[in-house]
Amino acid sequence: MADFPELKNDLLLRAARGETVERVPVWVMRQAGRYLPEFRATREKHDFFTICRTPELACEVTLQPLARFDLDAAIIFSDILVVPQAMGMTVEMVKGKGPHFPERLDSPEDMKKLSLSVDVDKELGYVFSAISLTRRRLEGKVPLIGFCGAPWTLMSYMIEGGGSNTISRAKAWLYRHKDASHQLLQAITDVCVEYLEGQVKAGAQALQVFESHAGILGTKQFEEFSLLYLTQIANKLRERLQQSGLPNVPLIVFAKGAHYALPDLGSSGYDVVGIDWTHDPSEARRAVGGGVCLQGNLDPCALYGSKEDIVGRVQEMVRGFGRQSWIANLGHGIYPDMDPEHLKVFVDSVHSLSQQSV
Ligand code: 1CP
Repeated sequence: MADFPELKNDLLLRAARGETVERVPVWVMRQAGRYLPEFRATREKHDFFTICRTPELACEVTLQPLARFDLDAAIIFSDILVVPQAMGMTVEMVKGKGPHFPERLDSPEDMKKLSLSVDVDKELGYVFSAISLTRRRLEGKVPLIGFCGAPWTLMSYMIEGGGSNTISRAKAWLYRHKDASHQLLQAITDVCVEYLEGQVKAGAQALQVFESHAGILGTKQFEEFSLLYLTQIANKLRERLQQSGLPNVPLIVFAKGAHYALPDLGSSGYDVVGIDWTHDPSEARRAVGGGVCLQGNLDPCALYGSKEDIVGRVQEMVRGFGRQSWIANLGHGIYPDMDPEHLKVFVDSVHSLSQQSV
């Protein structure tokens, strides 16, 4: 591993490991994104995946929110859909619509078109370069988070061909093509493990796995098609990090909508369980059990409210979560039409209201 500048703010890493913190760390999902005028300016000049694939641009965009807000972490600018691309699929980002796969997986036959053993360094080396560059440019200010999509969420995009409300085409596979579904989920899992290891090798100091489509599964299907692979990722990754002499970085799992699964997620091998805004913080704390840090969970739409209202909600969050073993965040990504000044109120009030008087 390269030598990087020493970390000055390790609040997020300490909170993730359950160590005592002087104040609660905060970062925001999609903190680099279209709500920032400087991001829109970069996007006007470059296509979405060109930014992802150009380390200099990905680094620039990653650092944009840190220049404005007192955040306790950076998250590398990329997308979960770079993994399906690495497996041979074409993904385009369509203006006003989001991601689009011109040739989605229609039936298990189509899996023949995928490359199931991916040369991760070759296909995703540009993410590793972006991470190393960003680690240097951060100069140790805050830790850098790497990430990937969870297997079920990625499988559902690959079959739906883009965003979907019902995710019914992908769910049809779970009922009709159980074996092929497991084969696909396993292939994605294997790529994710190698991809996440590569991110740590490149300099990522924490990792988040996004299971954004957990909420569409019921308890049984979650267990069989999501949890099994999330757990495998955590276990295999830790084993590989140890074998390679790489740091055992904190792992965060965010399974949106998985109310029923909090106890399972709490014992799935992750240090941190991210929760969306529909959870009550103190009940979530009870459900995940001791020894697990929580992350979340302000409703992103609360940022449409007044600044005073945001402060009040942060106060409530501090009461619900407590000041330890908690990483403050939104309960999902920030939307493009939100006011950056309101995000600043969120970030600053987490800091001021969670100061520990020790
Ligand atoms: O700042 C950061 O958080 C890092 C950058 C980041 C991350 C972590 C982006 C940039 N995307 C993601 C993860 C991601 N991508 C997820 C998981 C988190 C979540 O649930 O939102 C998902 C589901 C995607 C897929 C995706 N990419 C969508 C959702 C589509 C849908 O309707 O299902 C969209 C709109 C994108 C594009 C995208 N990715 C990122 C940005 C800033 C954008 C906006 C596109 C643009 O600038 O044109």
